[in-house]
Amino acid sequence: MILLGKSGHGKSASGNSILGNNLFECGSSENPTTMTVQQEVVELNHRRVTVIDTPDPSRLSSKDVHELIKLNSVMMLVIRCGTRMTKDEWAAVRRLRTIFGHDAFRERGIILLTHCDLFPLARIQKDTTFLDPKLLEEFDNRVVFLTNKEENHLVQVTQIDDVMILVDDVLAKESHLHNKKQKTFLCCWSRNRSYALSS
Ligand SMILES: Nc1nc2c(ncn2[C@@H]2O[C@H](COP(=O)(O)OP(=O)(O)OP(=O)(O)O)[C@@H](O)[C@H]2O)c(=O)[nH]1
Ligand SMILES: [Mg+2]
Repeated sequence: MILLGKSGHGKSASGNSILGNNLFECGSSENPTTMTVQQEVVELNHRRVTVIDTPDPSRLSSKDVHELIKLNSVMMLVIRCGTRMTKDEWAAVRRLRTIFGHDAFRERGIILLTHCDLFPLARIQKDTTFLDPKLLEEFDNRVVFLTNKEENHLVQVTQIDDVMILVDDVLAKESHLHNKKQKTFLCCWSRNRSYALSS
């Protein structure tokens, strides 16, 4: 999977959570940290998982772009929970869309929401529209929470499981799996949501 998105939203931290190891350098939300594309491979539940961390979309070189497109991989758009989709945020999405193709997110994209631990609980409980509906629609409603500062190991493991369930769904391209895919998304969403609420 390729971790994409604006600087400071938690791409590298998410990569580390998924890999279960601090292999990607994490920085602050203010200053860009990852400057080059970095690929790591781990064995997760008896399968090889490749995670590719990337810098801010504006820093992707044409060589990076060329290599990433060739992979035809699952694309995780990492967004800090509660982010308002400003012009700047949409510009980053547009850049990625231009790079990977207009339907790429719909076909193999997942929104990965980070920082849910910092998000006011009341807003998650009450506001079901905190994620831009247009963006959600572009990702065929695939979204999953990942709290990279999660201290509860069981919750962390379950969150990673949910990420992998969605990754598998994207990989299962057969159209007859479409209905199952929708159900799985709802399951991840509600499981993940309840963890966010209880943390
Ligand atoms: N509280 C909290 N902090 C997080 C979470 N995910 C990431 N962070 C913090 O957010 C900051 C930025 O995270 P990074 O993973 O470096 O962000 P990035 O998207 O890789 O940023 P660049 O490398 O600059 O593109 C770091 O201080 C992380 O520790 C989360 O789920 N919760
Ligand atoms: Mg980074």
